[in-house]
Amino acid sequence: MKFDIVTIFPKMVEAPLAEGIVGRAIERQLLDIRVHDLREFTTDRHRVVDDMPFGGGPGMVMKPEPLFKAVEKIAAERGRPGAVVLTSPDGPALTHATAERLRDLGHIVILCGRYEGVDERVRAHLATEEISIGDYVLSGGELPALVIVDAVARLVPGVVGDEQSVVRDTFATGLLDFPQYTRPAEFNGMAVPPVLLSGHHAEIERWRRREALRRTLERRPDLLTDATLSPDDRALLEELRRARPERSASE
Ligand code: J9Q
Repeated sequence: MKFDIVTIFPKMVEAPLAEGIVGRAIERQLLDIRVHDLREFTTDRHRVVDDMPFGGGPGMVMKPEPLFKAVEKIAAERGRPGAVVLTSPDGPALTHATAERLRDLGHIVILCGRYEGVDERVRAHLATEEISIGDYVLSGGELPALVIVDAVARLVPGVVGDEQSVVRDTFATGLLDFPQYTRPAEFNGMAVPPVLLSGHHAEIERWRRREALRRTLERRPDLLTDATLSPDDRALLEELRRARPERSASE
């Protein structure tokens, strides 16, 4: 899978990519990630990448020419990408389904926007889509670009060592995770649920499924509409709903 990231802060993006699962996958050549310094695509002495907004007002706007030049060079040297993503708080929020779709494209360019804005012609004629990572203000699109790379890269076969854990992940299964414990079996008077120490695998699986359903019902009931639920799951859920303590308005 190829990624090309265009940014005015290449070091901010390069350093995290060298670590962890993504760093390992780059070493193993499962991921081919290039980071491009936007200033390399300017033509003036001061390497200016932004300018004052037409019509006046505060702040600066990212100029279109360096961004268009960067994408042209990437397309010429690395092939035409399947998507040119602009990180932006105005786009639809990143989901697991978005990450799967981007993975299937095989090659994506990510343009890191700055907080104050990007010339509209970049959105309209260069980017093929905008993606937000959530409703909060950031200084720029570098952290969103890293989030997108991480979420997409994990779905590339071989990147995560344990393929089983990828298909069991929350947003792949549509349910939150069940509670996990490790040794010691008792810590400061807090015991691990005895079923997990019992060795009864069928019972353990049933307990885990119930706890995943309980957690999802409690914390993210919105996820239950799209989750794939067996008749057994639906029965468990009904039981949990009946047993659930009523909550007052203040809780
Ligand atoms: C570029 N706030 O915020 C949330 N998702 C993306 C962003 C963002 C931002 C500023 C610049 C992206």
